Parts: sequence; C-alpha cells; structure tokens
Amino acid sequence: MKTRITELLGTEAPIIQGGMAWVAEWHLAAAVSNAGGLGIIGAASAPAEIVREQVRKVKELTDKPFGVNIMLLNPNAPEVAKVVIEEGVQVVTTGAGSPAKFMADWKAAGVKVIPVVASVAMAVMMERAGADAVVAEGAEAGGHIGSTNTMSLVPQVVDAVKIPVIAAGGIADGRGMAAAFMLGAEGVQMGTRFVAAEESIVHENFKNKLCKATDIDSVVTGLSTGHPIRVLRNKMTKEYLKLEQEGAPFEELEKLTLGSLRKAVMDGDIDNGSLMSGQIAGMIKEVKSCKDIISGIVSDAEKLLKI
Ligand code: TUI
Repeated sequence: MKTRITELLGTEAPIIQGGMAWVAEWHLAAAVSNAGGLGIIGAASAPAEIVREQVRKVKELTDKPFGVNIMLLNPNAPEVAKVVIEEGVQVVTTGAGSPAKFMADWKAAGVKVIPVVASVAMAVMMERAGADAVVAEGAEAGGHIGSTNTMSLVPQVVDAVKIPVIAAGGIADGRGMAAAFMLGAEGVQMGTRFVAAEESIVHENFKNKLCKATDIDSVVTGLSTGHPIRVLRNKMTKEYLKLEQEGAPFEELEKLTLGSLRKAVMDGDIDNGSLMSGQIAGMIKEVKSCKDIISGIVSDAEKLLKI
C-alpha cells in the first residue's frame, strides 16, 4: 500500500500508532515500527530527559522510522520539542493544541511534523504553518477528543487541505482502514487496537477489560471542564459523571482523575483508573502481536480496496 504517507514516513504500511500517554513507550513503539508501521513514543507529561531515554531505547531495537508525540498541555513541551531535534527523531505528532510555535525549529531541523487535529480550521492552520500531513481524529477516539466524528471530519479535512490526511478514531481493522481511504485519507492512526497488543506494557487487567468491552462501554468525562476524555465506563467514571451533573468544581473532579491513567495502565486498577479507550473497543476481542495487527489490517484493506 503506497500513498503519500508511506512516501513521507518511509514506512511499509500507511499506519501510525497513537501517542497514548503511559501506553506508547519504547517497547510498543519499536514493535509497531518493526512491524512496518510508524511507532510513536508518547511524551505525554514526561520530563524531556525521560523522552530522550525512550528515544534511545527505540533506536536500539529498530532501524526503522519512528516518531514522538508531544502532548501540548505538557508544561515540558518546549524542552521535549528540543530533545526530538537533538536526538534526530524523524517524525513528530502533536496532540491537544497547536504546535505552531515549535514548527519553524522542527522544519529547519528536517523533522516531519504531523499535528493531530479535531477540526477543519485547525487542519488549515497547521497546513499554513508548514505541517507535512495532519491526523484528522474523530470523536470516536479514546482520550482527549474534539466533537466531530470521523465519518464527517475526515472528508471535510481532505477537501480543505492539500497535504495528506491520516484518519483516526474508530479504526481497528481492514474495513475501517478501507473506509477511511474511501473518505480520502492516505493513512490511518490507531490507538485502542495497540493498547491490546502483545508488546504493549499495559496491565493485563486493562487489556482484559478492553477485550470484554462492548460498543456502548465508553463514556466521555470532562465535557463540563473543557477537557473531554473518552474512557471505558467504571466506578471512577460513574462518580465523575455524577459529580459533573451536580456541577462540582474543577478541583473536586481533578481529585478523582489525578494519576488515574497510571493506575489503569501500570497498576491494573480497573475500578479507579482512567481506562482511556475509543468506541471501537467493542470490536477488539483478543490480544495480538503488532505484526499480526498490521499485516492483517493491510491485507484486508487491500482486498476491499482491490489494490
Ligand atoms: O491528544 C489527544 N489525545 C489525548 S492527549 C491525552 S493526555 C491528557 N490527559 C488529561 C487531560 C488532557 C489530556 C489523552 N488523550 N488526541 C489528539 C487531539 N488533539 N484530539 C483533539 C485534539 C486537539 C484539540 C484542540 C487538537 C488541537 C486543538 O486545538 C485547540 C486550540 O485552539 O489550541
């Protein structure tokens, strides 16, 4: 499957991994890259030196291209932005804001920049700022989301920009990939599918919960605070949504979610943890290797697209 995305990234498949906080660490990133996709280290809230270590570990495990995702709400984002240049990282994806102020330095260093956007306006702004491609992420996705769904967002972004578009949100098999291509996308980004990868360091309890989830098991918390986050329903979300309905102040809500992603991913606390996951969780029934995930999706999509 050759598209402008495989050409830009130098990967075999036009598939990139989401920059999921805690989940997207060096084991997973290297496994996705070695399987022919673009593995991504999620810098999330990590200090810059930790990101540097992660980058070096991926380099030890693969000669294939990989990238770093910079979460723009991270106060360390300016330092992480420098580390990716110093370490010669080839691709940066960004989330939860505009990376415009870092763009000139990245472009000057030859870093390929792929902002994740949740609206047409942000996609156009990123193209003007020099982005090489955009990820158009619909609200089916896990974690921090916008409000437009993938089916509506992707074709509108494709029509609004000339740079290639990668679709995200609700994609976990060949049918999803083929559908995204019919909407004009030239690549896909997947997060939830890789949470349940063999090589993902996510606690077994979280992976089991994901494999048992149904189509209606995710909810969106934080609509009242301006930080909507899609997660699997559990004890924590029940309390959170009740508090939100009662108009609880931000500080009280924050107490419930502080450190909750770590609890889910590392400790396997499926009751109190934040089980960030997309709506497609209901379709994911088993843990598979990154190689099986990527080769299966590509061959199914090729059949459907008659490539
Ligand atoms: O970034 C994500 N997903 C994430 S980041 C994250 S860590 C986090 N934890 C707690 C609270 C907040 C974040 C978990 N999941 N996806 C990419 C994405 N970016 N989705 C939506 C956006 C986005 C939103 C607004 C991109 C740009 C944007 O621009 C607003 C502006 O005008 O700056």
